[in-house]
Amino acid sequence: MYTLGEFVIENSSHSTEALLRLFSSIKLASKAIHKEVNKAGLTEKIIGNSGITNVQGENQKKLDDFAHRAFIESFKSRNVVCGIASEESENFIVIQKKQENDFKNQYIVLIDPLDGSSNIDVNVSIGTIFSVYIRKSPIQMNLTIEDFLQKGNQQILAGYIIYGSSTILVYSTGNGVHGFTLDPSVGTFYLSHYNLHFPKKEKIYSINEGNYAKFSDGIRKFIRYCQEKKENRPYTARYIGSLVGDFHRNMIQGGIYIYPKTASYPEGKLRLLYECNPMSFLAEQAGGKASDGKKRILDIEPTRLHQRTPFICGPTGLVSKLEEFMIYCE
Ligand code: P6P
Repeated sequence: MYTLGEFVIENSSHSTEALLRLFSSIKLASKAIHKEVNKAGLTEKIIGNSGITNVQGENQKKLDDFAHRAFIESFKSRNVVCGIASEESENFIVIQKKQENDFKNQYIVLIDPLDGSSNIDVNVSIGTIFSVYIRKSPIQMNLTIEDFLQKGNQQILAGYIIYGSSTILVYSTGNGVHGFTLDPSVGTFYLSHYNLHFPKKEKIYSINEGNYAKFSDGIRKFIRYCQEKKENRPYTARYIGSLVGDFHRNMIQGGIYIYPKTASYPEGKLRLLYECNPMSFLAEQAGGKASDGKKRILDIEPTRLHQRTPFICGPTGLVSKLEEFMIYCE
């Protein structure tokens, strides 16, 4: 059974040692979160709201804060990340180099420490989403916002950890998408999903149809297209309100995920840098497509750390079909 570390060594095109240190941080934090998530229902101290309203204006859950701190601390300890942007903090976080001969900490990480956290208290799968770049500014200079506002097509690594019936780390460095399941008895991630691809047969559409009245005509036409009895349709509707859970199921079973702009979210709800870019990188590596309805997500020029975008991702044919509907009726 391949462990994550062994697989990274065999399959990395980037600096393997730096990547191993990076994965070591990610594994450490995700195991700590796995432990807390799996007893969330038992201890008051980690379910419910932290009492803080985060930068998104949302009630921060106690586990959101725990996850945010777990990743910051684990990245600091491995000396390979120079800066972090997190959904839970307004500005980017600079990680000071410990000593001059530091391990060339050149990685920039953008992260949603715990996506879908509104599902924590009802025991539905939640996840961490991460996106990694090489810093643009010279290593001896201070980090700038431009180090973080890079297009998604510059990512060197993207992935997520889903905390569900099992804890699975899924990532890509541009050589396919691979999943590793945590064996909690030994605390090791083992290869369980090699070279994940969207299946040829599409089966599922995922969208919050409660917003139907707020959707554009193009989106409404696409929903009706999914529901009509023709060819291999109607598709099954599946939506759990947790991007990582919906995406993971759709990539394995064959489905499209849609979060379009609505009256409440005129720019879309999902964040470009630490939700849509990493998931789009994975979708394309899994043979799929990701757009905002018109433009490839990975080509969008970011302007703000927490900017949002309409987000459609899944099998190429289905995403293209939705884009057609949107051309003729915005
Ligand atoms: P709605 C969770 O808050 C999230 O960011 C994604 O994980 C999820 O897909 C979406 O928002 C759910 O949003 O408006 O349908 O509840």
